[in-house]
Amino acid sequence: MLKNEIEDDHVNDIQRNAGGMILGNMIQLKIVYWGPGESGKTTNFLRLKEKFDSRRITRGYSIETNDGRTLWQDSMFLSFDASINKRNYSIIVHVVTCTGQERFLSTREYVLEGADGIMFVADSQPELLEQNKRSFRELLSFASPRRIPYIIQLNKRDIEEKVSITEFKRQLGLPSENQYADGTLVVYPVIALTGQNVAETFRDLLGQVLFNVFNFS
Ligand SMILES: Nc1nc2c(ncn2[C@@H]2O[C@H](COP(=O)(O)OP(=O)(O)OP(=O)(O)O)[C@@H](O)[C@H]2O)c(=O)[nH]1
Ligand SMILES: [Mg+2]
Repeated sequence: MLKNEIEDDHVNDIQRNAGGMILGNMIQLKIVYWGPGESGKTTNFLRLKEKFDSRRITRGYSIETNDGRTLWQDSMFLSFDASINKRNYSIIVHVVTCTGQERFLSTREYVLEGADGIMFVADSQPELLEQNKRSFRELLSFASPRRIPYIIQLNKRDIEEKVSITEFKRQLGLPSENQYADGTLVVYPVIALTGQNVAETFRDLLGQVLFNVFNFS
């Protein structure tokens, strides 16, 4: 075990004991990757793991079926330092992915528990629009009453036959504008396979979550 690594269980203990989002100068957050089966949640997770290798405070783990699909979740803790309102904070982010498979639906509620931000990973394949819509409705039913911020990725923009962003927005009932007043995009085009926009979407979601923490606490 590396010197700066903490066992996952230990971090979980801290989280349970903290009983809140801000503990002194430490902020703990949970970001959940959500979306239909095989839309690219684990691929996002793996690219983040590579990108923020030096920020990982746990090794992280993936619980998968034999064919490499997420059975339970992928999970890791990242640590960032940030200056907010002229105060230095240490931010610990628990990053998890849900399984997209319908047959494991019950595990998703467990993984979503305590989420401070949700990354919706949609699939660009035109035939998967219905799955995207169903998964997005599920997300809204969880996130809206709790006012949990979310960001929408339209993943696999590298494939040839793909739904247009305009059509995707129309189908999901999203605003037709390109971006919101705060500069975040209504839909982010992503290629998780190569890492395109993976870190950017993570950063923007983290920004929204932190904004929430400081405005609601
Ligand atoms: N072409 C292309 N394929 C991708 C992209 N992102 C992911 N994939 C592929 O899509 C498949 C599923 O990716 P995963 O990351 O395992 O999907 P998931 O959402 O975690 O799937 P579940 O955990 O089973 O719900 C894999 O074969 C990936 O290589 C992408 O940006 N472009
Ligand atoms: Mg997965």
